Amino acid sequence: MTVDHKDLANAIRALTMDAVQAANSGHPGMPMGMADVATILFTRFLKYDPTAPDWPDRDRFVLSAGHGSMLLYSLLYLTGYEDITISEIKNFRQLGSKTAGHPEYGEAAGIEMTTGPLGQGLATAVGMALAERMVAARFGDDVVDHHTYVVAGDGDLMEGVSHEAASFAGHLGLSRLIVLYDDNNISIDGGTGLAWSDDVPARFAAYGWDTSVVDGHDPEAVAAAIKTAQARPAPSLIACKTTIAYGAPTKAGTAASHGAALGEDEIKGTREALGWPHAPFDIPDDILAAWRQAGARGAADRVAWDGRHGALEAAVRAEFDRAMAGRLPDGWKTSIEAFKTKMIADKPAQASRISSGAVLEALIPVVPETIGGSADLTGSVNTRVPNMAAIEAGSFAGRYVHYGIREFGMAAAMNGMALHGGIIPYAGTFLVFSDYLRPALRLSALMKQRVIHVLTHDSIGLGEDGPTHQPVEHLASLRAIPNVNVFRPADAIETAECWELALQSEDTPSAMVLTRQGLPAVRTEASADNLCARGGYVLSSAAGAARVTLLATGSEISIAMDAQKLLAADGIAASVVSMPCWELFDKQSETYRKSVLGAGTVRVAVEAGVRLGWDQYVGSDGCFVGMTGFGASAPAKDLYKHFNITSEAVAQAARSLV
Ligand SMILES: Cc1ncc(C[n+]2csc(CCOP(=O)(O)OP(=O)(O)O)c2C)c(N)n1
Repeated sequence: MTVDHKDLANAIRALTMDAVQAANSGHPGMPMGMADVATILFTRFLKYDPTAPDWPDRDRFVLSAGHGSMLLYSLLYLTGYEDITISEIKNFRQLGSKTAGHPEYGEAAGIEMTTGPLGQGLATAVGMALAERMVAARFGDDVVDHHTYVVAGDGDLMEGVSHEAASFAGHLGLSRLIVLYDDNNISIDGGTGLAWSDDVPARFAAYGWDTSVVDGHDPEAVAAAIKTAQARPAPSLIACKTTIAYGAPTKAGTAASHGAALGEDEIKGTREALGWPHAPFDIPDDILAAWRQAGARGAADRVAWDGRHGALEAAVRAEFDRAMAGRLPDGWKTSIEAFKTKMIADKPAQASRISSGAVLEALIPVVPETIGGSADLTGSVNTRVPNMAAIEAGSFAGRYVHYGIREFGMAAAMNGMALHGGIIPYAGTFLVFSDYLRPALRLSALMKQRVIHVLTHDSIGLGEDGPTHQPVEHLASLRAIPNVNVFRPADAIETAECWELALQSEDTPSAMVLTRQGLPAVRTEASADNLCARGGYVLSSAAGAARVTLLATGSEISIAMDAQKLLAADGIAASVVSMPCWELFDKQSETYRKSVLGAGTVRVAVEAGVRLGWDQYVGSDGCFVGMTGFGASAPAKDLYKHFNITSEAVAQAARSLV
């Protein structure tokens, strides 16, 4: 029997409905509707090699509609990715399987990112497509020359972040980005018309995209549209008109097939309608062989690429391999060490955002894969250093990205750059606006990506801009996300140390939380060790046996130091502990943590934010000096006094406890 397109696509449909039925949960509709489109993409266009899933020049495929995970798992199994076996498909959504409810990065080769939070797949793919152009600009089209394909649904395109991301991609003319839009008019509540009447192609055309509309069940029409899209000088959106749960006799075209198993009777009827008589999970040999043959298509390309890669000048090849592997260059610490030596000598009193800019001046030239940016606050967040050219449409050799006022899009794009490889992205906005990017930071943490957020204007200390701009709950809220290092350095030396740690945190995103206002130098003696590496340390020991431990971060360190003096005048010995990174401190041994927090001392913490989280360090009988509500508009020094975040308040709290 000759295997035709219908057989190939029906294999996806069958695996999907059987896996969802076996799990008795999942989303059969979308994979069944997009099976034709995906088959065309994976058998004729996508450049990949299942035997070399990390091949740097592979096309990236992002399933933005992550609820349709069975589409991706079916494709990975059928094309021959080792990680996804038929037993993994049978174990869909079960504990310990690689086939989680939504695709999870790192669970199986071929999953380019974690998807499920709608809109983020598309926004992350924009970062991948940008990274492709940037890494190509650095190393040449011979080794970097691929596309980024996205399958996105109505939900992805309704989400706000899709607007930010699509607008940004259109502006940059990311022509190798091709979005296959599952235009099925159905979401969970029913028809999309309940809440949506956008003209999607017109919307994307307005962003500067190339657009087309095709029958998503006509293989040749889909193929022709992809071919055309590849040749266009703009990113492309192909609206594929599909029927959700194509083939299901009563549920096709209805929301009933979106997110629940079809049921035995409906599956029986679907098998008949599709002409698929095979048993559950049984893919006939000839159909599987045809799929595996499609999966083997890319091997020749990959071997040819190996040749071109091998022909690179040795030093260039080594640099390409290093950057793609995410290894920092040899000797990168030399410049930061020199910077620290200078800071110990100069003892500058300056805002930590200024210190951060100065650290970057030392780092950027020696770590060429760092790519900076900001959401239209460059002069405030100090993320751009001299000689950093801006990225523009058609000109991708620069090191600086103007993301525009698109915090969420920026953070998602940085995830995409980090996932693509060859780039360490960092970019800035105000700490208070970290709320706008938080969902992407959460995914970064979940995917274990090295993405660095520069978050300045970190408290009431920013002053006159007032409560809309003064973060209060943000430190607590960022600290609540697992696997995010929240750094709040106190001076130039701590800022340098925290940057060093952020760059080395290969599996953890970082938030560099920095002040607008000037800060005195508190680390005035050279140290061979990076003291911030332990997250918290005794910055100033008590004179004699400590009765009080004062805990603080960032700008409140100097308040704690002054309080220490006030207490000393009263004969109360206190130590000051700097805690620039709780997450790293929590990883230290109990002995170390106890030695820093002090045995038998009373503890007072001071931070210009809310108390949440500090009780674990100050204990049930400790005190906290900080904010209890929103800030106000006034000069910073008046605000600290007004909200009673002062050395006298800290000293008084300590006196009341001893
Ligand atoms: C940010 C976000 N909000 C809500 C959801 C829950 N959710 C999952 S799928 C879906 C509907 C998506 O509709 P559509 O993209 O049209 O998918 P289809 O019904 O065609 O499968 C919703 C609301 C989600 N996954 N992410």
